[in-house]
Amino acid sequence: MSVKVVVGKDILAVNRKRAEDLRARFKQMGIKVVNILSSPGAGKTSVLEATIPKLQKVRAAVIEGDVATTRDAERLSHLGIPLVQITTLGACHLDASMVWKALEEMDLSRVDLLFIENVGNLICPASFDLGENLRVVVLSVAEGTDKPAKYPAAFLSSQVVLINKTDLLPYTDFDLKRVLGEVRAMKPDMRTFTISCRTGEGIDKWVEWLEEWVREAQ
Ligand SMILES: Nc1nc2c(ncn2[C@@H]2O[C@H](COP(=O)(O)OP(=O)(O)OP(=O)(O)O)[C@@H](O)[C@H]2O)c(=O)[nH]1
Ligand SMILES: [Mg+2]
Repeated sequence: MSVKVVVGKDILAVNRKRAEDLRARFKQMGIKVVNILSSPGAGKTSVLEATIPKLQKVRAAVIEGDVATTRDAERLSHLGIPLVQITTLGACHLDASMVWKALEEMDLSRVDLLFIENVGNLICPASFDLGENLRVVVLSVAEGTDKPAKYPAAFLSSQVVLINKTDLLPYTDFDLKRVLGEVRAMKPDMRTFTISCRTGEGIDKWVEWLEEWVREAQ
C-alpha cells in the first residue's frame, strides 16, 4: 500500500520537472500555452472551433489529446494551423512528456498561442501540469450545477471557467447564478465567461479577453 503511494508521488514529481522544462522552452520561444480541461463532451473542441477563426492578433496552434481516434484533430484541420493529435491509448490525461514529444512534430516558429485540449475528464488532467501558462475548464450546462463542488481540483487549478451551451439553459435545471457563486467562493479571482459555441453568444468577449491575456502574460 505505502509503495503505491510513493510511486504515485514519483510520477507527479517527474511530470512536474518535465513541465518546468516545457514552460522554459515555451518562454524561450515566446509562446503562451492554454491547457483546456472538461468532462467528455462539454465542448472543448467546439470552443477551439469557435475561438481560433476569431483570433486577429495572435497566431494559434493546437495539440489535441484523446484516448482514441484523430477525430478532434480532423475537425480542426481546415483551419490550416500547426496541429498534432496525441492519442493516449487509454491514459485518462495528457502528461508533460507526451506534450514534449508532440512538439517534435510541430513547427511553432510562427505561433503565439498554443492550445492543448486535454483528454475529456475532470479528475486526472487536474494533477498533470503541462507547462501551460493558463488553465481553462469548460463546464456545460447539461452537466449539472454541482460539478465545481464535486470536482474541485479541476476548478481550483484553473484560472478561467467557460460555462458552455447556454443555448440549452431553458431545457435544463442548471442554476447559473448558483454555479457562479460557488465557483467564486472556491476561487475569488476566477475569470468566468458564459458562452454558447452553438449560437456564438459570449464568444467575442472571451476572445477579446484571451487576446489581451496573450499580450500581457509574462
Ligand atoms: N447545444 C449546444 N451544443 C454544443 C455546444 N458546444 C458544443 N456542443 C455539442 O456538444 C457535443 C460535444 O462537443 P465537443 O466540442 O466535441 O466536446 P469535447 O469536450 O471536445 O468532447 P471530448 O473531446 O470528447 O471530451 C457536440 O455534439 C457539439 O456540437 C453549445 O454551445 N450548444
Ligand atoms: Mg474534443
